[in-house]
Amino acid sequence: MNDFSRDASKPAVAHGTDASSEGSQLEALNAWVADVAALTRPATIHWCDGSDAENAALVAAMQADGTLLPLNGDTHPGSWLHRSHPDDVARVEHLTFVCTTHHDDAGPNNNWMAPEEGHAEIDALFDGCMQGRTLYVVPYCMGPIDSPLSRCGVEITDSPYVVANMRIMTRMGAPALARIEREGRLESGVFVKGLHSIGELDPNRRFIMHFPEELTIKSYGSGYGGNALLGKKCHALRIASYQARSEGWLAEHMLILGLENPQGEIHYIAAAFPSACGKTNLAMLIPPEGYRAQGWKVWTVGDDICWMRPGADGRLYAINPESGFFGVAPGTSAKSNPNALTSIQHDTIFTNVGLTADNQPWWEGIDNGLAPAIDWRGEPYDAAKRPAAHPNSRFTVSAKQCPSYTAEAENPAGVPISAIVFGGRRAALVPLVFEARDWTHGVLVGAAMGSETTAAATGAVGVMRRDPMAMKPFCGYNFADYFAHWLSFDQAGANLPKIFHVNWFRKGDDGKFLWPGFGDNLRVLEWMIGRVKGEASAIETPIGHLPAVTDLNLDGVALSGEAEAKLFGFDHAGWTAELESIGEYLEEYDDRMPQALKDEQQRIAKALGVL
Ligand code: O2Y
Ligand code: MN
Repeated sequence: MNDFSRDASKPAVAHGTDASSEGSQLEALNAWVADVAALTRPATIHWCDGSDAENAALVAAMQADGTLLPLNGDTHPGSWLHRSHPDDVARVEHLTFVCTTHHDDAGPNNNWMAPEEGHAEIDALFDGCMQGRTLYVVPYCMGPIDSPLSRCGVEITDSPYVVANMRIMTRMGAPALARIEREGRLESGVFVKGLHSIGELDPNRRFIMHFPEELTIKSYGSGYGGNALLGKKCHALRIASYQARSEGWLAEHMLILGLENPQGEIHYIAAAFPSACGKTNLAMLIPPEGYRAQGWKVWTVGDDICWMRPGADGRLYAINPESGFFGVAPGTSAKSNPNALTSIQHDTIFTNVGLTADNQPWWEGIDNGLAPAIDWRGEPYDAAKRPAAHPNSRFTVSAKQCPSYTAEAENPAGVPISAIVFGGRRAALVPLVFEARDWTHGVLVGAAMGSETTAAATGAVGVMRRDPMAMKPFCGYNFADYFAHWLSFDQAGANLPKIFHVNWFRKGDDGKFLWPGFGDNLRVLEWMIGRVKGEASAIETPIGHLPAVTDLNLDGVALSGEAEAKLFGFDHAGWTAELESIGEYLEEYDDRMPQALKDEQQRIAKALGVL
């Protein structure tokens, strides 16, 4: 059994459950671990193998020190509650930096520091920070171990909670290390280096830094989610988007689902929505009753991140680089997402949720007839004081526990994408769905995406901001170059997906949502696939192709006159103002913004009669 808490002046080294083997066969990896150990000065170094025994020992140690609390073993076997520091509950965009040699390469969409300055600033925090602690070396693979689309990384962390989460969210341990060692012998063999310490959990001593030119991440002072599980936002989006640009692929903030029709045909759809806008719910959608009876099914490939590259047939093939879900708990219920609720009945780590009197996890909107007794800070629940669950409380669970998870998610070749969907939270103006005319128009639609902010990041909630392709917090380089990269896929031999935009969040004059959402979103997906197959009709407008109310199957959905008008209508004056605002946004990137996107904005402005 491993000893995770021993103290010594020189770090003791253990490897998985076998304390006799030390380090890796890859000298570059051993050298980096040695350098980090010299800087951080841990008591012990532990190389993670990802085994059940290793996980059991880690969990036991965390239970002993109170960082994991066991949940009701009858209702939620194998499940745990973790409470983060109350000042450490979400991603911190203002402390997140992209450190490139040239400021312009990071772009106005990122906070920037020069690499030497960034290293110096954060290394000063890392200096001696792991004294008395264990340094865990966590090899991981983003994507199926045997997929050419996958990429590997190693996270060094002093948080056992991070190790336990990385084990669920990535293919972590011995198979990943073997791939890293195999690739390390090749000229192209590189792994992403991620260094993480919880530090003192002091918001004034916290940074999340990315060095894309060195494929390196350094994160200090937070133990929470995207700040700390470095495979997720830091690697699979910020670093991967940079890597993807030079290697000819796309790393996107998108769910991937498979829509199966009654004939057994499956079309895969990738959809980008800003944080906490329902990606997990859409990825796990259960079709409305009538559709289910006919044989429609939705398969889940991923709920947050999508890596895509052109295949030999010109289509885009996608993998989900993750192997688990780090989903928002509040609002998850038998109505909103039955598949998620089933997934998290066992072997789940909950973070910052409330508790019932009999120790079951509880959050606002769970709607299960139970009541909270203890809030997310461990205090007796008092509705006047704070919600039971933090609005950004989460569950971490293996994707394999999801009833709609498909074996195709493990296909090393990826799944072919038929449609790409962009969407935001827009109370006004934006209709339920429209289709872009072509790829260039679709890229503009993605670039112009706007959404009202949510609790997934610190800062004001409900403020409309432009969030291109839902990548505002996650693109590892200048957005102007990113849009140029997207445009570059439109070339001879390409057989690209159709691009759509949706808005599930349109509100009526009474402030209530006009579209029922959830399972009924399938009606919109059905229309999209009808368009892909050339079978569904639409009306051409300056902003794209819109369905008429009669083009969607609305059997069993009662929409008011106002709902029909706003969900399927096109507001000429409103879009004229929106186009002007989009033009101003593109100008923020000066000459670096591709002329093709500016021309596209002008084309639509002309069609609106503005020019
Ligand atoms: O990492 C966090 O602190 C929560 S943010 C998050 C978690 C899972 C999936 N997506 C997001 C996001 O912010 O987009
Ligand atoms: Mn996300």
